Parts: sequence; structure tokens; C-alpha cells
Amino acid sequence: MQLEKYKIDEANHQQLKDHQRKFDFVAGDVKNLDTILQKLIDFNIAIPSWALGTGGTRFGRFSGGGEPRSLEEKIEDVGLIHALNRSSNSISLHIPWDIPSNASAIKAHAAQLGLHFDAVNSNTFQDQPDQEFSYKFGSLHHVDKAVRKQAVAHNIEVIKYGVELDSKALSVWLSDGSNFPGQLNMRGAFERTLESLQEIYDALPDDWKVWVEYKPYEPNFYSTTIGDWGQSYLLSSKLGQKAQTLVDLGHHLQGANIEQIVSLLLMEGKLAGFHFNDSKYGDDDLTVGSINPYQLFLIFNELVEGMDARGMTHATSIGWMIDASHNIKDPIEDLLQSVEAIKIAYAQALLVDTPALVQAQQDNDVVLAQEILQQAYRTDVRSLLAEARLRAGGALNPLAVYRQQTIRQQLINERGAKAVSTGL
Ligand code: AOS
Ligand code: ZN
Ligand code: ZN
Ligand code: ZN
Repeated sequence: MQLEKYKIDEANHQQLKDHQRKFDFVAGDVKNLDTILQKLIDFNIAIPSWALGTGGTRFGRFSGGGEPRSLEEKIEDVGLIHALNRSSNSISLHIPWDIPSNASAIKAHAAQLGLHFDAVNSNTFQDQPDQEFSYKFGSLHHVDKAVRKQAVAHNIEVIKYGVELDSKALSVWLSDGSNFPGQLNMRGAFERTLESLQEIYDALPDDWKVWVEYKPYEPNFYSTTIGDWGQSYLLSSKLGQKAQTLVDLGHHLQGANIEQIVSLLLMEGKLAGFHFNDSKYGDDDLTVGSINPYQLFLIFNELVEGMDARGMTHATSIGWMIDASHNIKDPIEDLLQSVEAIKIAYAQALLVDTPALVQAQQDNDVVLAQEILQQAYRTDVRSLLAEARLRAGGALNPLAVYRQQTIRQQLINERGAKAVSTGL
């Protein structure tokens, strides 16, 4: 299904007076209002194809109904999200969960909804029915060269699919690691991973990047071969210019200072981008901003400051993506919430009085520095986001329109109450 523009306009019309009052109240205090609104309009976050269905845990999976049954329907769902928020203009595919068998038709379908294709993800953390060798003991780091070759070939095939879709990056996350001390020679595992990645790197088109994602544990619980940003950075440095480190917010041990990691990767030109989500314990993949929105703001504060210092365009210089999964929420509602949370953090970071902060840091005025950051963080920027959406042709309140228009019910009518999406 598609959401007709006039329905969004009608809803906006009803909310306009209320919006205007809230917007005027906040906008009066914002310097460079139009620049900030334009930055918000330009800022889009990619939607992962695997977040459009309800996810599972190892204990169970409860389908919400109306889930996309095909790649075409996943694209339609992203189209709905984008029509509502005008901030989700791309989709990231995971191969082989989403095989674009007819790339030109898929591309045309996406383009018609104003969408393009973000990074393509390879998958060597599961065995596929038709594959020759198992990844039970790893893929790119495997002790057996034949398994490594199979995993390299899969990644090169994913690049080929991506090229057909005009993607510009391959995103690699490996579950390779060990469950018990003694199982693996860690140096050997690292060296074999590097060698395999080098072969993949050599197959990248000139204008492509490879994003190397790290994660400390799960599914392996003793060692993970690309376990932290240092290991990913080491690999991406050895590989070359086209390799960078991908930061998934859930992939850190508790208490890690993610904003500091982000700031240094950015400084080195090695920040590929993000998998946004939130967590309380580990790789919880919860809705962005649902647990620790202040951390998200601090990350965006480093991003805005660091990107401005390097003359990077916020919207296009790195990869912005959600990587979340839900077993109790409507996935579309959840994604609308996540995109909103990301843009709130971004807008707040744009409000930071940078010259004043620089001066406070120079003066070692710790109290003032904190006041400056929190002044921005405690500003209610939601009406700025709404205004940006309005100007971009989206809904003042995407979630409310999604519910008023009973979109989930229509999807259930169309696809069935038991439709289950491919993915995890
Ligand atoms: C796994 O923990 C990672 O976050 C990857 O990005 C993975 O490819 C994605 O979450 C789909 O499972
Ligand atoms: Zn991820
Ligand atoms: Zn993850
Ligand atoms: Zn995660």
C-alpha cells in the first residue's frame, strides 16, 4: 500500500495552529534557524530491511501481522516511513535475506517511492541450505582455507548485487570468534581475517567503501575476532583508504565512552558510520533514544563538532543507519520513533553554542561547559523537527498519522495476519 499525500496534508492542516504556537516559542531563541532547518531536512537515516518484521529472541517470536513477505514489500514499508517523516530515503539490504533477483525492477520500484539503496550487508554468520562448507567455526577467520574462500566469494557476490542497485558500500559483520580459551589462536585468526578482507577489498569498485563492524561478544562468548574498535581500526588501517570502522551503538561493553571512540575515528577519517539503536545491557537493539538519549546527544555533539572541523557535510559524509529489532512493537512505529530520536539528538547538537564552549574549555570552566551542553540538550526541539518535516512534505506528527490512517490494519488485510518477514 501507499499513503496518499493529501491524507498527510489534511492531518497537518488540523495540527497546524498548535504546531505554529510550539514552533514560534522555540524558534525565537534559535540562531541560524533556517540553516538548522535545512540541515534537518537534508538529514536522512537508512532503514535496515531486517527491522521491518518483528524480531525474535532465542525464546520465541511473536509476529505482529502484516509483515512484508518480499523485498518489494519491505521497500513499500520504507516508502511509508519516508512518506511520513521524509527522513528515511534509503534501505539497507542483507544478502541472502533480500536477494534482488531483478535489480532494475527493484531499483525502479524504490525510486518511485523516493528511495535508494544504502550499504549492502553480507551474511557469513548463518549457514544457507545450499552452501558447501559450514560457518560453525567461523568464516573469514576460519582455519580451513576452503571455508574462507567460500566466505570471500559470498562477500564479492554481495558487492555485485550492490553495484546493480547503486549501493556504495559493503557492510561486514562477522560472528567469528571462540567460545572457550584454547579454541583459537587469536593472532592467527586476526591475520586470516585480514587476508580474507584484503581479497574482498580488492574486489571493491573505486567509488565503494567496506565498513568493518565490531562487537565484543555474542554469539561467541570468549573472544570475537573483530571485537572492538581498536581491532576494526587496525584492520581498516591495514586495508587502506576504502576501509572504515562501523560503530553499532550496542556493540560496546558497559560504560564504554562511545562518543570518544566516535571522535577519534572521525579525526582519523576512519568513521564509516553508525548502526543506531539503544541498550541497557548489551546488543539489545532497542529503539534509538529509548534508554539513554543523553549519550546519543553527546555522540552527535562530537559528530557535529568533528565534521564541521573537517569540512564534512553532515548528511552525506558518513553512513547513518538504524540496526534495531523488536519483538513487541509494531516495527514501523518503532522505526518512526528511532528516526525521530536520532534527529532530536542531531538538532540538539546543532544548537550547542560552539564558540562559547570552546572558550569555556580554554578557561577550564567546567561548570560553564556543562551548562552549555545541557542548555542545548534540554531544549525541546521537537517542533523544529516537525517544521522541517512540514517543509519537506512530510507529516507534522508521523506516528499519529500512521495510527489515524490504520496503516497496520491495511497491511494485515493485504498481507495476512500471519505474514512473516525474512531475516533473523
Ligand atoms: C550484529 O550483531 C550486527 O549488529 C550486524 O549489523 C548484523 O548484520 C545485523 O544486526 C543483522 O543481524
Ligand atoms: Zn549492527
Ligand atoms: Zn548487533
Ligand atoms: Zn545491535
